[in-house]
Amino acid sequence: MIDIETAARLVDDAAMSSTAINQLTAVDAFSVQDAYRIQRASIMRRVRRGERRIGIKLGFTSRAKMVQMGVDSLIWGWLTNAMLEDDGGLVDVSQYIHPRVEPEVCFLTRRAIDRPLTALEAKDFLEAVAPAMEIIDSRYRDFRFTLEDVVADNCSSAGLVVGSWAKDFDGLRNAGVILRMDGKDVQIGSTGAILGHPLRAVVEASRLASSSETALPAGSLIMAGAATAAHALMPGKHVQAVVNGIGEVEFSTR
Ligand code: OOG
Ligand code: MG
Repeated sequence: MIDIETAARLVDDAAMSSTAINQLTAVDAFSVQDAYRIQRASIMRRVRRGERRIGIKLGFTSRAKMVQMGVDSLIWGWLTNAMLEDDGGLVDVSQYIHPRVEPEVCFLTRRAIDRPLTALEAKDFLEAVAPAMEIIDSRYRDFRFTLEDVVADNCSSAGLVVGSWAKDFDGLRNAGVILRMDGKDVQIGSTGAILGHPLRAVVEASRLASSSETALPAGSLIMAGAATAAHALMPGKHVQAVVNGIGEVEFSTR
């Protein structure tokens, strides 16, 4: 039987020391439910160090991501203030193990979400939407994992960059998404790839959070999940994501 606290310490130490570890499931199989217990225990370690939870992220909401990683279940993890990087800022990639970047959209909630929402209600609970990028960094060797491993590892969450907020959710249905590296398009997709419509990510986030008795306060971020596959992130790059009609967001690496 896996020990929740021991496993949480393993993924947390790996993140803090930028050192890859073996998959937890290689030693002992465990349930998805236990994986979420490990995730929560690892986040509590961050909270005890002074980090603040600022929202949640969904993973594997697009087929491109499921195919790239070989996992086909919707997952969710926590975002903290320590993960937030500035739009237009400089990100030091030496804090990561083998980082990747992916284009996303990020929602800001206007009301507390403490129950599963319907698709019709979702917009009423939102303040704004922004183009965003997520930096993911699996703590597992070779960026390979099972569903249970990636959930235990807080869904590879490592960093996020959020662009300017917009109030218009109508343009989100099928907006073109481009990830650019040094001016070259490296991933192209559509927001329609995110569960058919990114607002469905809010519905799923409300369902997943409620099923684990977690309420999201007003002012929380919800990252909807990448519209395209993720791209390897190296030092000395300029990275930009464009979501047509919504805006763009960028950062550089060192
Ligand atoms: C897991 C995280 C998936 C997304 O946007 O689909 C994710 C991973 O790919 O390592 O963040
Ligand atoms: Mg993501």
